Amino acid sequence: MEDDLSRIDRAFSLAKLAKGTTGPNPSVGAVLWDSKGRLVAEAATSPTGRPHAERRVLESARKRAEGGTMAVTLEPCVAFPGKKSPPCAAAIILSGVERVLVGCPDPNPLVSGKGIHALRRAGIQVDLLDPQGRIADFYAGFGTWVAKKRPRVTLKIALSSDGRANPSPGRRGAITGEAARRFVHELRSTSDAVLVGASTVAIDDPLLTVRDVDGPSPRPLVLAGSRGMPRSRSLWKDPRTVVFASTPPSGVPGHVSVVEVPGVEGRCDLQAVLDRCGAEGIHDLLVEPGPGLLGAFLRSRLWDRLWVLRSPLPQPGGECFDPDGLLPEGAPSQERDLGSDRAFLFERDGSEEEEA
Ligand code: AOF
Ligand code: ZN
Repeated sequence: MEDDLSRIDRAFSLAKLAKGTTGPNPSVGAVLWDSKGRLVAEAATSPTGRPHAERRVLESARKRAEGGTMAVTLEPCVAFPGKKSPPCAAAIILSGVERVLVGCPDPNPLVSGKGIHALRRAGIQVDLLDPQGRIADFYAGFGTWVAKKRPRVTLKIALSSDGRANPSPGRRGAITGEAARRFVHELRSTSDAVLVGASTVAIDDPLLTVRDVDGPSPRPLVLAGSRGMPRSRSLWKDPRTVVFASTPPSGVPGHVSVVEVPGVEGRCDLQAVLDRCGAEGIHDLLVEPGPGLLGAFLRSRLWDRLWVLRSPLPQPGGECFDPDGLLPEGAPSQERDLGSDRAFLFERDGSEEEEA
């Protein structure tokens, strides 16, 4: 018999694997055990959001759900105006499940608290279990999207000890080490999409995939600028890649999707880009900017979290990452050791008015 922690972990693994495929709905994982503790069924939210995870599990379990226990990463949904599928809380009540382990409440105010309340009122035992708040963090982007119709924006930069963005001329490779790379791959795998600027595509030719950890690769997004990009780039081979551009971008092969957005002097309007991401059901956007795009995001205040990965080594002669001194000052809200590098998390106070 599995304990509660491994039960919710199992559901969470399913949710993480489906991340990025379920928009506009959040990716939810659900697992069901029968009354004797035997595993009966497991599922994540379906591609593009429906049917929901719980419904898939109950449909395959049928009678075996009676007296069983379900672990589900997000509070089961209830009916609300405009809702597109039947509520999961009602389906769970009808199924005869006796106990539900819930990762965290649904950040959607139309559901929040109501699903748990409905289950309890029907006599079902509901226990909330969110180890280290990781599940709430996983759904925080969905909360941002519900509230603002744009994704939660996480910026990630790697800095040398002297504040440089890239290795000194004549030196190859990354600024930070292996543990930092793994950390970035984790950030990517819990994001629906990853955005880079045209200079990064031109200079680094990145893949932006998840390789060092298990998990899905986010959808690659490119912000075209006034300069063109080479026609042969790794990102052009990913059929999911989208280029945002305010004027027709040069160098982008014809098969790559280009989305036109308003802009000034060839630079895309960030609010318009984020609105577009929101309309596509992207809840979590990771931005891996170079100095120009970092400055644009910091100035616009259209960001929620910033991870600064700092190397202990200097890179004399490398490009300065923050020439205008825009990086947040003050204490980070989290610090982590990543081998010999260190990661610092800064979170923006969302109550501040956003300036487009
Ligand atoms: C769940 N399980 O797997 C997901 C949920 O329009 P609908 O019917 O698809 O409902 C959308 C809402 O359901 C969404 O805003 C979110 O609150 C919740 N997502 N709920 O019980 C799931 N994906
Ligand atoms: Zn549901």
